[in-house]
Amino acid sequence: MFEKVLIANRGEVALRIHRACREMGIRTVAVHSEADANAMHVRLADEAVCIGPARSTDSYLNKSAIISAALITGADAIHPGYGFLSENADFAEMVEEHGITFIGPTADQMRLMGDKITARQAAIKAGLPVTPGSPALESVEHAIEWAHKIGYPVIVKAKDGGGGKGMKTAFNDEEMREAFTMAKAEAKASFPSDVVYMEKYLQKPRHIEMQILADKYGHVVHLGERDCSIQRKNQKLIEESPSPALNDKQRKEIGDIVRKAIEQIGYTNAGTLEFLYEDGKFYFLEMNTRLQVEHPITEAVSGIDIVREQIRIASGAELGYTQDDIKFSGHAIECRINAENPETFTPCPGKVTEWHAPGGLGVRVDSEIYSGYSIPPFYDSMIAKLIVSGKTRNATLMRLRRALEEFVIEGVPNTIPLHQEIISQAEFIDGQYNIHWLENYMKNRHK
Ligand code: MV4
Repeated sequence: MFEKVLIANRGEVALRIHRACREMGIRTVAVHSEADANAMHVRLADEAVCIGPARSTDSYLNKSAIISAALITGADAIHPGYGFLSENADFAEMVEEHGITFIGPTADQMRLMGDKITARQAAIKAGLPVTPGSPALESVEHAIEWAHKIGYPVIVKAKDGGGGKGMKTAFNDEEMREAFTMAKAEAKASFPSDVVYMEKYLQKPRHIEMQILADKYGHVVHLGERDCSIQRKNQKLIEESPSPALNDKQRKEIGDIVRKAIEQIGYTNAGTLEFLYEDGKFYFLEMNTRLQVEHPITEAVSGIDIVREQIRIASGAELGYTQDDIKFSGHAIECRINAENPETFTPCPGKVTEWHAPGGLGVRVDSEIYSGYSIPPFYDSMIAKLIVSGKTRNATLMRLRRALEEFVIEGVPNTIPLHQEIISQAEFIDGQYNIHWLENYMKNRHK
């Protein structure tokens, strides 16, 4: 096992990784920007190295500064967390070239699954269900020809797209002309490649993702699904596991398909397969080759410490258990709490004058915040994750209501009131929502 792990991240996830290391008897190295000298993960780590100025590009994205910090402190491994360099294959390769273990998949696996078109090809080959789709589109005529083959509505997507950018829907030939031209122009402006392709457009899907773990000896398990449909502008607000839309049979079916696919692809470490789910069918979208923000809800229902497993797998350990050993129990919901104006969603950094996190049975708060902490204005506005679990979905909702009520955050506006509002809506309580529900709700509530 590793003796020392460098944590190449900040905020709550840096703390999350530190905690896993500590429980495994592994020493930790924090790296931080000049703006993060007072961060909680820096205080708790065994050692800390300042890697550059506040701007992420000068610090948390500075590959050579991070690798130098690992070499100077003698770290055996680097955990990248999420965001920043976590899905950067060149970084993973550089880390390994310096004799340090990257806690994650290999650079080649990250490259394969990081490109939308190669990931889709790999997924099809591995037996994952996908939406009907086209190859790269050469012209408007070519696009219309494929739209007729697939059948309207369709969605044009950029090969290198992300976060919904460069995506255009079309319901007929006239809209297709515009969608193709617009998507290509947006892709050209925003991404390395302006190649676009199309898929059948699903109009009211849920976003359901499957968590997997795979060791270096071909053993693969899935840890069930997360329903991440409560989102706005590609930002998730609330996630839950299990999904209110699935039954045990459907979970086992998609779980078996995903496990076989990951075995065939030869992927290692932790990963998430994102699907759209509509009318009882799954459609693979993309794979995230990193730890995800919402991993704690999976930990709550599976009893498995995902970060610990990532570290074990990277060190060459075997999983040591099979799918049948994993028993799912109860329900878990996560609320992402951001320091932002709940109406305009603009970030509101500043000093947290008062901080009291809720507690009690089934309540977990992952946060770097403490009373008197000043949130720097340079990074993401998420300041806490509230993860609540209980025996049933209804018991979990009651507990979540109680925990949100107990939470005290003063000094910065935050999204707690919005969470309280969302979880009291009938559609949320009934689990009857899709990826468009929150945006529609927000649009209409002021009327
Ligand atoms: C889709 C889709 C409907 N049909 N593909 C948005 C982000 C990108 N990763 C994929 N996205 C979508 N792809 C087909 N064929 C709808 C979306 C989509 C979406 C997906 C997941 C979560 C939130 C979303 C919000 C709007 C659109």
